[in-house]
This record gives sequence, C-alpha cells and structure tokens, in this order.
Amino acid sequence: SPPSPKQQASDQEKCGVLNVTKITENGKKIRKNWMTSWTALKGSVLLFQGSAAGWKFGSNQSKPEYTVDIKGATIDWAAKDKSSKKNVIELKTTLGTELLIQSDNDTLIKDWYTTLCNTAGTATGE
Ligand code: I3S
Repeated sequence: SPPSPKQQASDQEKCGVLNVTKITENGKKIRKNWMTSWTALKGSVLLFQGSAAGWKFGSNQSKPEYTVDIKGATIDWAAKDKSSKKNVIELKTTLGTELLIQSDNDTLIKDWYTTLCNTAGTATGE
C-alpha cells in the first residue's frame, strides 16, 4: 500500500538547493570547490546531489552525489576566515569531515541551520 502522508513527511524531512563545499576529508584539508547542490535531509543523513557536469565532492566518488551522517556533528556559523561569503554554516562530522554550506537567502539558511542543529543534537540524545 502507498505510504501515508505522515510516513512520507517523516521519510523526507527537508530539501532544497544550497551551495556546498567540502574543506576537510579524513581529517586532511582539501581544496575548496563550491558547488550548487540539491540537498535533502532524511533522518540524520544529509544527501547532496549535483546536476552540473563535473560536480565532484572530494575524492573516491563515482556518482554526482554525496551522503553524510550528521548524527553528533558540530554545527556552527563559520568564522569569517573560513569564507568571504555570507550565511556560511560549518559542519564537522564525528569522522573528521568538514563541510561549508551556504545560501544568499537569509531565511532559507536560518531554517537549515535550525534543522541541522536539531538533527545533529537530537541524534546524540542531548
Ligand atoms: O578559502 P579560499 O581558498 O580563499 O577559498 C576560495 C577559493 O577556493 C577560490 O577558488 P580558487 O582558489 O580555486 O580560485 C573560490 O573561487 C572562492 O570561492 C573561495 O573562497 P570563498 O571565500 O568564496 O569561500
């Protein structure tokens, strides 16, 4: 039977278009490469999908998509020295991956900030 509207709502919690770059991979600093991505949060898993050719998110990537579990991740507004862009969120996972997430839309980015904080925090049981 098809999922109820309630089930669908809990399966797909939030999605939208954001600018994103990975800055650290396995604890090692990597070159910034800002990309516009379709972003979806499902449970504590954040999925980024590229549409443009050449969309690449760090190394070891065969598909134009990237998923990261943000359970227990540290979420904060990025310090000025991390980027010249406005509205930049810094996300550090427990495995030492660091991402920057950005949008010029103030309302949109604040919504994401709240959602990401709640998701990372709730998942740790704090
Ligand atoms: O932190 P950085 O290195 O100043 O970041 C900028 C660079 O990645 C730059 O690319 P190239 O160094 O490959 O030219 C990007 O175009 C900029 O967008 C990066 O800075 P912002 O401040 O936009 O995050």
